Amino acid sequence: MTMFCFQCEQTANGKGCTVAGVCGKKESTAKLQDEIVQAVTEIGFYHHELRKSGRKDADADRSTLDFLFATVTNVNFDDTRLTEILGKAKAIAARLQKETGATLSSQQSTDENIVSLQTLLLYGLKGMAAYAHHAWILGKESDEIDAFFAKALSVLALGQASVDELVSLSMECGMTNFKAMELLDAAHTERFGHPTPTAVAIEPKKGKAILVSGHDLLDLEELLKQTEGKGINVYTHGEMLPAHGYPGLKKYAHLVGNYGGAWQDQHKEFAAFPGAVLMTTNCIQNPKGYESRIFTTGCVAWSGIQHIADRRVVDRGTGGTKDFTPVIHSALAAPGFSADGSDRTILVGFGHNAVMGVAGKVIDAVKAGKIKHFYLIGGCDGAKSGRNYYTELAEKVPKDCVILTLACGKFRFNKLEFGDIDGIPRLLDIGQCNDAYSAIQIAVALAQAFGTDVNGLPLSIILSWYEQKAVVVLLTLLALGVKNIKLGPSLPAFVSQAVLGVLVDKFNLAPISTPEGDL
Ligand code: SF4
Ligand code: SF3
Repeated sequence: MTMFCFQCEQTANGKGCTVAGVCGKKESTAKLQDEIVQAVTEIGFYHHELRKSGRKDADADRSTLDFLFATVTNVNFDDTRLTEILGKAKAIAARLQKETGATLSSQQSTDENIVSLQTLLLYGLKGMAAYAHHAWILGKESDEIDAFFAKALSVLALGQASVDELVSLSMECGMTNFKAMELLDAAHTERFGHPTPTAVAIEPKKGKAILVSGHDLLDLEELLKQTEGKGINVYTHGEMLPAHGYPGLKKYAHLVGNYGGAWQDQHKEFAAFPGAVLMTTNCIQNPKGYESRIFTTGCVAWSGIQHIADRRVVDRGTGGTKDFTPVIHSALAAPGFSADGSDRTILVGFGHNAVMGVAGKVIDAVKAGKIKHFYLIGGCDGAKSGRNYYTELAEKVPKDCVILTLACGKFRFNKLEFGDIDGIPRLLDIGQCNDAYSAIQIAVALAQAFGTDVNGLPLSIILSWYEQKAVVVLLTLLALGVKNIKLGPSLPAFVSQAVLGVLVDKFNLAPISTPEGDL
């Protein structure tokens, strides 16, 4: 064994990647990421000590988010950048050690269940770091969230917490992530307005083209500003699709549509795209055949691929601080689309505000027996063939039921025709994975209207997971007391049998079975 990583759903043989990552992560990259995580837990320990004395360190707060985000699946594959991050992380830990005078004496457990719960917590923190990072970029931060990072990382650094302590910290991680997603929702809606139902073209338009992938809406806004009037059409890819629903983004006429499907199809789709591609977050795959016209920015990186420099810290959220000129030149040099495609569209933009706006209609349809049940089918997509389950499931949902969806797993079915029930579309696209916040708000509002709680609603939640953001969203749902969630396509390799037993007993969490069985 030259490396060990089992943080995502596609881990080798459902056990662990031990020679190279199925994702393309090399042994050297895995080692650097492990060392970064180690250094970040040390930052957490010393920072937690510093915070106990009433002081805090802004650099430690910010770096914790960025450095953990860099170790999330399919984010940073560039050893040079990771080496830089590791150096910075070690320097911050050393500085805080000096400032606090504290000594870290770590006693790592070998107990399978303790290790499993520590891993669950760590992956939850990684996922939350991504959301808190996005909120921070848009000028929103929360000391409560930062303090939780320091506390939880300190516990991981010390390695002495019991099963009960770790279960309770994982639930606290879920609740804290609810706040992180809420903060990000506020950051998005204050800057770009509330999403409204919007038809998005899924066929290309003639002309030069840039494809923007990932979750960072601010990157998209900056790129839209810098491409205005340049004769370039901008397309969304993957988790950028929900951008079309935001008034502050759809006002740009050259944001023309969505291209391609989920991340795992990018080799074929990016190779066929006749323009430049910008990756703002995960999920990047080894770019083969289009290396010269793909660009990374923010936390995402691939060695040898041109990286658009980050915003200077003081300029966060003000826009215009990244220079996308290389992306624009690359798009202009590429052929672009030679003809218009058909006028096929899909609907997006059903965030909490939009759905709450028609809540009365939805409630009436439920009371009249026209809507019998809601299915939330959401989460990440991935390459495994078992994920066809989600397509089949969506296809087999009875015609008198509504499907709510979010995150990139929707590409398994979002181009199918679902029709409507009394004008209410049967497929409601709530947004990105972080818009799980919106889904929760919608569920809570429906529960109030029907005088019940979320578990009492005619609602089934069927999740697909892949990376660590899905882990933290799951922790949030569990922490909020949501029961009977079905999880697939396989259960996490890092969850031990005993820990799984706790999740089953407490929350009735179950693996997916067959579409018919689960319906
Ligand atoms: Fe393997 Fe997933 Fe880790 Fe990549 S992120 S090395 S595929 S477990
Ligand atoms: Fe997808 Fe990578 Fe998780 Fe935000 S883009 S959901 S997998």
